[in-house]
Amino acid sequence: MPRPAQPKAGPTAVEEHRLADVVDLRSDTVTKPTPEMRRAMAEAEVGDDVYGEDPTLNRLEQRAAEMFEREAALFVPTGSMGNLICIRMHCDHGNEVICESRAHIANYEMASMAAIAGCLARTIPSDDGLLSWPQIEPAIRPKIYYYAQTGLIALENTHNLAGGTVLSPAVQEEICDQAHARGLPVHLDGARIFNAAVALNQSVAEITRKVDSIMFCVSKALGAPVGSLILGTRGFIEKARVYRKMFGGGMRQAGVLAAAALVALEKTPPLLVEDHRRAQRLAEALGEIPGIRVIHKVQTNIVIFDVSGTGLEAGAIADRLKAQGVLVGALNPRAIRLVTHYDVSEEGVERTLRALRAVVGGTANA
Ligand code: TLP
Repeated sequence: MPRPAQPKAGPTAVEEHRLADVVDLRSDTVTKPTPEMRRAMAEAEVGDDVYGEDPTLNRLEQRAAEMFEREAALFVPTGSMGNLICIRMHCDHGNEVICESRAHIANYEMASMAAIAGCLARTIPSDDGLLSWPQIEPAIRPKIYYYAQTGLIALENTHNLAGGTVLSPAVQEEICDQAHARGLPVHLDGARIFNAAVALNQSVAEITRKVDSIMFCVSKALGAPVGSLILGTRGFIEKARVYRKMFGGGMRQAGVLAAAALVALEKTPPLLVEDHRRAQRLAEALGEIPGIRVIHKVQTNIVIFDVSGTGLEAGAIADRLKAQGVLVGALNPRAIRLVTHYDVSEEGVERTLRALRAVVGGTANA
């Protein structure tokens, strides 16, 4: 009897994704795990992490601590939970947390610092999202009992909503020295700290030396599917583990996630320079499109541009681009954010530019 014809070997799910006809610039959170990450996940040795018995997770935490030259690290499901744990660790209820006006902790974390940690964000506006000591000092509350007390200074590097801007290590060190002299801790939201390290051509350890706690994400530009880590002293991390459990973040066989994170940590940082190059290319070409103005100097993998000169609202532009297979993020009616990452190719960048020229120029086809 003739055998039914075998289906032709087609692309795997992973290849299919890479071939998919969509350029997704909404965020670097949208990356899908690479084949190497998927293999590592499938083969990961696992145990119950609430018992501290997941060997792959333990290896990830050890490796992260080593890379940042810190005593200890803790894997957390999200960057938001990592930031919240650190804020809760450093502050008492009723404290103020000094941060920049567009800081992620003050805008995109569901007011968790207030709802859960009992803190108030005391925000300071800065054009490039970067704070310096002279801006911070006047916001520190005098130590008088009828004032809410400053509990923490929180920095963000790179600064997401200011367009991936990079904080100078010297400025950060001055902030830390001055804060410490006043008994104040400094937390760093380093969701994209590896992008900053690449832009500065320095190690992540060097550029985070004096801050008291760090959160960084493996699920952003590094490309792992899930997770972030917090870093600090052994004592800090032991206590942070208690808060992680209290906030519902105690995971079990999380080694499957840690396995992908380990690949991301080792393999992705040298590739980030390509993402930055593509963001530069986007910024340069966008600057030549009538009605579009790139709002900031592009230093890493984020480009934010103003579209008010086009006569179209950002949401309408995003919808029209979507119809052409290009996904972008409208931040507000005037601004669009593009984030490059390893699933955005050079061709994807050129296609995005063609689509944008067509949309803004009023023609339907890219
Ligand atoms: N950022 C996301 C959105 O929430 C805006 C993105 O697409 O960029 N700190 C910074 C600086 C971040 O950019 C993010 C996520 C977080 C913290 C929170 O990380 P997750 O999403 O893992 O909770």
